[in-house]
Amino acid sequence: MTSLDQGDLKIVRSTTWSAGPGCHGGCGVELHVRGGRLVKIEGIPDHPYNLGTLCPRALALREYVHAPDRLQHPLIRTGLRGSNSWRQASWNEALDLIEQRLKSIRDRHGAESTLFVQGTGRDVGGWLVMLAYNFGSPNWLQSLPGNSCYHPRLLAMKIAMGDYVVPDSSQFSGLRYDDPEWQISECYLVWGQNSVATCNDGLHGHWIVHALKRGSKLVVVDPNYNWLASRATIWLPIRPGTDGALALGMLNVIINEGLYDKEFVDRWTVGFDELRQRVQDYPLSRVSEITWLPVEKIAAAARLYARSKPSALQWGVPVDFAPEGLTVALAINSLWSITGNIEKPGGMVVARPAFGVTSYPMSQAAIAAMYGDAMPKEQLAKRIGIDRYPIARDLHWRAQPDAVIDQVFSGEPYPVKASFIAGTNFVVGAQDPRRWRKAFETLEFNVVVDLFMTPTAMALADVLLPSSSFAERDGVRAWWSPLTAQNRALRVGECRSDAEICFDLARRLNPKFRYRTLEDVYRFFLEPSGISLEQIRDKGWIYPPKGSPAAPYARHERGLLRADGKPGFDTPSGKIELNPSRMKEWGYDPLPSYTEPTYSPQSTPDLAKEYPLILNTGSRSIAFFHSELRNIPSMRAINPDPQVQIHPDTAKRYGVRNGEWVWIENQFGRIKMQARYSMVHPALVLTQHSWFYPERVRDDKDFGAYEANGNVLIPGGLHSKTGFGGAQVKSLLCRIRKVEDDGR
Ligand SMILES: Nc1nc2c(c(=O)[nH]1)N[C@H]1C(S)=C(S)[C@@H](COP(=O)(O)OP(=O)(O)OC[C@H]3O[C@@H](n4cnc5c(=O)[nH]c(N)nc54)[C@H](O)[C@@H]3O)O[C@H]1N2
Ligand SMILES: Nc1nc2c(c(=O)[nH]1)N[C@H]1C(S)=C(S)[C@@H](COP(=O)(O)OP(=O)(O)OC[C@H]3O[C@@H](n4cnc5c(=O)[nH]c(N)nc54)[C@H](O)[C@@H]3O)O[C@H]1N2
Ligand SMILES: [Mo]
Repeated sequence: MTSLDQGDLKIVRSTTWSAGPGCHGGCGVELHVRGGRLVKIEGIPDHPYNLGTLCPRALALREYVHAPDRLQHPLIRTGLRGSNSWRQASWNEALDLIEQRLKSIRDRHGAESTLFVQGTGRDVGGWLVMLAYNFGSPNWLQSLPGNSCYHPRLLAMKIAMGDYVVPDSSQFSGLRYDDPEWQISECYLVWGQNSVATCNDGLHGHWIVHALKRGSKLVVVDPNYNWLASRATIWLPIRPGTDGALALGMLNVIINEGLYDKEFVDRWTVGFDELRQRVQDYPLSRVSEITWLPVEKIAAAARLYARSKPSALQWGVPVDFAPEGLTVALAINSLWSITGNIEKPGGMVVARPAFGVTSYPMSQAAIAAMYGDAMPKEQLAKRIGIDRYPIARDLHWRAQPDAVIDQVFSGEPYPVKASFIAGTNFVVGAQDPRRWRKAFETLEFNVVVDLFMTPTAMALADVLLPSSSFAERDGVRAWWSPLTAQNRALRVGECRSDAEICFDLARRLNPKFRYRTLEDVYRFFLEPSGISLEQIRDKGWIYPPKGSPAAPYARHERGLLRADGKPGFDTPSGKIELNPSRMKEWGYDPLPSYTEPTYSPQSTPDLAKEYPLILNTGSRSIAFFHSELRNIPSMRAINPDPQVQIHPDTAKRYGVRNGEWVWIENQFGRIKMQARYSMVHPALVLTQHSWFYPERVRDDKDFGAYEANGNVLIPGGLHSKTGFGGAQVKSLLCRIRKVEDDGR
């Protein structure tokens, strides 16, 4: 039952995802609506994903949905860009204008000259790709240098194993922890993730808490003594950006001490001997020098991880941000592979969409199945960056962001003229954000879709469209198992979901668009499942049955991972490739190796004399989602000011007391933040990211976006040579200075 009417109170069951808490989501919630207003939100106690728990951001949904500064009508710019001059327009007028301008640009410069830009994986990307492909442009992208968020990890897994794996918290079974097949992970290794505050893709942070309560031993690789680190059996306070070396060091211990799973390695992997040879270059003495971790601790962590059966490993975005993030991810991938923790209860399990249903395409093949007829081959070949990055060409599905920005400025091989920007605030959140802003300022026409006025909308939008929170959306969330539904609880102003907006525009821009209604699109997505739209909406969530390809375990033995139905993994060799053959074909070293951060005490010792501290940006606050929610009073109360965490000893050396404001400066700029004593590594300065001040809308059109935003201190163009990873936002150099009363 999805909706219950009790007099004037309506209770609607839905699933969190994007706008509201912001997250990648999946929590089951009950939305209580009275008189057209959301009055309460609660976690559904028997929902198998969140088991009733909710984060503070979700609990603040009432404030978010009814925030006084919500955009509620389409706006058309009347003054100069950035001048905050707009007039309200009807949807028809706004969409007419967009249609006319984009068609004119398409006629003059080709569809490829329009970019379709998103931020992180919201309930936006699937719709943007629909719009882009039906408009005729292959240039759909994420606004993040090096695609440095999850894509390096996803691609490393795809390359080595042909699939994506995640730690098994029995999330693919409706019985959850009561499933008799499931087992508790004896060891849980959390690598660079503050999971309890960030709930990343496919993982509800609380699942790790459940594991700890059930007796899992915890190993934490993190330079900050965060909540998880404080509960760890072994805490490895690593020097930021050196995770590749640590992974190779752990592999060295596991291989040389014979702690790997010999049977699994023999039967299901290739390249072990080459890997064995490579790790000899990483004796613990060297790894210790690089990572600043004691030899004994690295060895102890490797032994605990490898001897525990099963072991789970959850990794975070610092892996992607490491220089050559994709290579680091390959090394970590080898850890769970050679210890045989694959497709085992409590180990790592392949994450497949339930019933084969996808609404958020993660491959060119998936896009082709959805909208393939919309894009001829020669048009697909114009995807920006595929000439420079062979992995992007062969295995990815978007334009490469760094190549896009370069092309906007160079106009080569073809000009970029327009953009459709939805669900991203890159004028704040991208590295070297001013360069991103400048690039888009050169375009003839920009559309922005957001829920609020942001620095990006203010600086760039010619037309600004109001999007909706998840509570205002109907839909099917088909990402990984289980299949879940979103049910609309209310409407706010004239706001529309990204699905509705992109659908209308796709119909206008492609006369041959194959769907007549948005529901037709959902019905098409659901086709492989045999489940009807009504069924999934009514039930809320549905798990695929045991034994099906989306349900673990041992699918490689049962021939469920490959298209040809043979046992093995979906790689060219059918095995997990520890030295992936395709890496060789693309011209890269197939074996993992370590790359030092571009700016560090080791690689730039002279610079380090001037900037002796390590700058680490973007440690997430549970109150915010990137640049979002600074305008939500109860979230801002948790975290009123932009914070930088500094070890008390370090702070005292610079004469800085807890709560005082400091300048953080390096060769790229300076920002101002409030110092918070914390138990971070003493060499570190750990800042929040993407701060701006929404309250300044009247007197500061930049909203202070470059005042307390770590991205000002990070150069663009630091991405990996593979095109995936390496934005290095966690490993630069800086110094701090107390802000004196006169601001000097
Ligand atoms: N509340 C909230 N949740 C979020 C987001 C948000 O903005 N707010 N953002 C979402 C998005 S898009 C993402 S990508 C995820 C990211 O979420 P996480 O993967 O958790 O990423 P971070 O918070 O950047 O860092 C996690 C931990 O890594 C540590 N760390 C920093 N540098 C390094 C390093 O070089 N090596 C290692 N081993 N550890 C390091 C930090 O101290 C921190 O404790 O969160 C998602 N969830
Ligand atoms: N220095 C530093 N910078 C970082 C990071 C870091 O760790 N350090 N992390 C990086 C990472 S991992 C990522 S993924 C990026 C994220 O970058 P972005 O995804 O660009 O992050 P946000 O600042 O949350 O901007 C999203 C915007 O979309 C709007 N929005 C939210 N939901 C919806 C929706 O459903 N529809 C529409 N149309 N709009 C919506 C929000 O109001 C907000 O203005 O930031 C990156 N930036
Ligand atoms: Mo991200």
